[in-house]
Amino acid sequence: MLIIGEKINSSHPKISRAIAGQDAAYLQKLAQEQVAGGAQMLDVNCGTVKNEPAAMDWLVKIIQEKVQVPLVIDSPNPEAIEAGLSRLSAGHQEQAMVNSITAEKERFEKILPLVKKYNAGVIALTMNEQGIPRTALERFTIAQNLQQITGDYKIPLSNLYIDPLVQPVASEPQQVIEFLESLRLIKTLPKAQTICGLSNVSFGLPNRSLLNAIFIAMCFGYGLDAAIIDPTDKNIMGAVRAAEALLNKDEYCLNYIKAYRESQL
Ligand code: THG
Repeated sequence: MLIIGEKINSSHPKISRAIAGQDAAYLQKLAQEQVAGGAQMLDVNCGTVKNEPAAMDWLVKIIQEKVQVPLVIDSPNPEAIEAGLSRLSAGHQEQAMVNSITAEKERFEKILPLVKKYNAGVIALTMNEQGIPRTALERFTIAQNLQQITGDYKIPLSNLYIDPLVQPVASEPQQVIEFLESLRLIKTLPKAQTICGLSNVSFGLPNRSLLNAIFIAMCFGYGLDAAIIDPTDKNIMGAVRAAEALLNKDEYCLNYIKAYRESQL
């Protein structure tokens, strides 16, 4: 499974202050900790900071100084996305991802030309002008539509990750089941790749780490390819490596053993 570190996200007040105050050392440490924990990419978001494009330019610059992994530029704002993508050094642009588009025309028609220009990947949320659908079948239909839309912009399917959007189980008890079923349906589409942000599932409940860990193992069983998670959480990383070993996605359990030796689980 492709592991994307979630922690550099300005929706968290501490991160927002660190970006606004240009505390590079703190943010670089968070980047290094996530990579040490097993993150293969890092999500970067500065949506709450004023002058988001300038903040994104700075954030990408200081993160790249310390870690080599590709970045996920997390913003709905085309100017911030372009600031981030253009700041990436040569060779890193086509490994980057943009988080995210939806099936809403106003959003994708500004963002997809940038994704194409930089040859980046893109995360597409299964929502449209009517919001997030409640059933797996409706999300599947939007996923089909998203494959068509990105295809119209000549973006290869290998650069598209479809996100059926996790809802909190505490407030939406049936939605976790619908989410899992959407993963299964979407994976029947040719070359479909799936992704989700995980921690939303446990919002408002105690011992979130336990719920997140069990949930990611379930998602993996339904065909999840990539996850935006806290890679410094050993319960979650342990669940990822265990699920990979159990589902025969880890030959001779070598990654499981390696992660254990590196104190990642
Ligand atoms: N899909 C896509 N992108 C996303 C999400 C998604 N980006 C944002 C979000 N959801 C995933 N990222 C985060 C980033 C930070 C936090 C949660 C999700 C966070 N969590 C609290 C913290 O760290 O203190 C609590 C975490 C916990 O207790 O587990 O800050 O769904 N495409």
